[in-house]
Amino acid sequence: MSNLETLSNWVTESKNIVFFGGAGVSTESGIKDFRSVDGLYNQKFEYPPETIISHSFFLRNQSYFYRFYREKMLPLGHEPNITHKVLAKWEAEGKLSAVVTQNIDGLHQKAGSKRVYELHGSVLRNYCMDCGKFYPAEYVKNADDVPRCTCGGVIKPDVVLYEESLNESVVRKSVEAIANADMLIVAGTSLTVYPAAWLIRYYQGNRLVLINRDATPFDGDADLVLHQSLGEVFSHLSKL
Ligand code: CNA
Repeated sequence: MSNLETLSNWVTESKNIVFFGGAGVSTESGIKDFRSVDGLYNQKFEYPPETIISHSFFLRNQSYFYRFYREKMLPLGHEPNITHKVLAKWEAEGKLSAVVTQNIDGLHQKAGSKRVYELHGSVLRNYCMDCGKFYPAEYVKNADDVPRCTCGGVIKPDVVLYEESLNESVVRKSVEAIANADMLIVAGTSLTVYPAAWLIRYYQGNRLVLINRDATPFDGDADLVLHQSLGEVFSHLSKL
């Protein structure tokens, strides 16, 4: 039996799937990931991207941060792809209990998913650091330089930067969902960003599936590994 057939059978039999995803889920919607050969980390910038999108750099050099952020990290106008759509359908059918994502693009919700745990926040939410007033992504996108609130405060995206900790409640709900899943699909992630990657350790079942174009450090721990494009795999699964 091929790996794709095994995966199809497992999906058919499972009643409580959890999907854990990363930037690779959205590349087929036209949003670049970080670590693929044509990803953001293989382009040349004045500073390494990890430095620019860190908390201390944000505080030190807001102008530069926002130039990079607007150009490279604020994906607006993209549409969900087949993977986002199939996951939303499984949730509506009662087959999938949660999507845990490292993505910040809001595409799972745009596809119709309701229970989405965003470990790294979302570019769609932005807050004034002084008064807490909310601003949509378009406001940040269209600002000339550093986006400012009507009160004069600096607006910060609700995105977890390097050196910042994850939201405790999101982590708790993610761990609970993963620990109770009968099948965990981990996909489109290099599994190199911590602590997010550790969360898959909470899975206790025997259907840990890893779908990723490149190899990951967790390949040896999975019950099934597919080094394929997600579009290919989920087009197949959409026919179940
Ligand atoms: P990553 O480290 O860039 O890894 C992405 C992985 O996906 C790579 O190993 C690729 O091989 C794989 N991949 C890419 N496209 C496909 C595809 N079509 N089918 C199968 N596999 C594919 O990204 P991670 O998510 O692991 O790293 C975590 C960071 C990236 C998080 O903090 C995110 O916030 C951040 N990020 C998010 C987005 C987004 O929201 N769309 C975009 C870029 C980066």
